[in-house]
Amino acid sequence: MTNPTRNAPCTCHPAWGSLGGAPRTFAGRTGNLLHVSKDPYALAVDAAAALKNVTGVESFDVALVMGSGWVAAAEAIGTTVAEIAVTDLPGFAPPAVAGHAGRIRAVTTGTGRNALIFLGRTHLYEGLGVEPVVHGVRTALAAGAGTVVLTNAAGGLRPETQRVGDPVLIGDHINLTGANPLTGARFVDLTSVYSPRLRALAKESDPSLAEGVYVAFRGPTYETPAEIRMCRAIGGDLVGMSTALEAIAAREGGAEVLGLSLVTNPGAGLVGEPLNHEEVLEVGRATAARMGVLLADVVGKL
Ligand code: 8IG
Repeated sequence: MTNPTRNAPCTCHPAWGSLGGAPRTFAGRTGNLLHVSKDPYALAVDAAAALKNVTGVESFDVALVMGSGWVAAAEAIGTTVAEIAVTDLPGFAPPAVAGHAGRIRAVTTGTGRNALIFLGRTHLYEGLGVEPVVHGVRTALAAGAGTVVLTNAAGGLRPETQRVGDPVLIGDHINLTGANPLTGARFVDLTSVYSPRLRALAKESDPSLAEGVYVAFRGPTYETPAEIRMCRAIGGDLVGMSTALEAIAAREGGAEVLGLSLVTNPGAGLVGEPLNHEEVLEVGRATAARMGVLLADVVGKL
């Protein structure tokens, strides 16, 4: 017997009965159709092929994801050979937030490496699910990148020792997003998500770099003061809405990960004032030159 959900268009729902005309197919009932749903890893391979086509770059050595406050720092990394919109490649969501550019740049570094730079990222709080969040990283890996540098703006959980505008190396993370980019029996080891080797290189570049544990939330709200106290109690130093899921996807694919947070505000309740996004962007503008030097220096050593 044939599977009625596979071939026959369903007309049982009242809304469908009014459609009339030719039989239609629906993703929910015909999920086996190739054009409807695609395996995310295969989609990344397609995006990498398109990337090679449009940039003319055969393969990439390193990928950098520039979070809020880091986009301007991208200028320092090298010479741009091509720049495209993320929407020129399959699988990318259009940019959602002011200050997130939604562009991808192919750059040649001073040391002759091919760098792929994502100006902005997709966040879990956009509600598109976890796959678009890690699609850039998976595309970079499919395009050859063995190193992934993840940058973000973050709240600081240790105002005693952190100053707004300081970069902090991510030494580890606590994933409180409730999501994971992996599904199934994928027991990936996360003992050293953020490469000790790359962290040592970054500290060579800037010996004043502190290291911290990044606590990832889904957002889009900032935390309550009670949540911030919890983050401190469980060993967090930074809090944000990105990076952890991308780091997991990169480790699944075997890439080395370097994580850097730019502290743009103290966590809620740690000092008097409420938090706002504009202040995040402003800190980024003020510190772009320093972050650019740091990134260029680290990438130069890869
Ligand atoms: I910038 O205080 C920035 N991003 N969750 N909390 C969370 N994300 C952030 C914060 C913050 N600051």
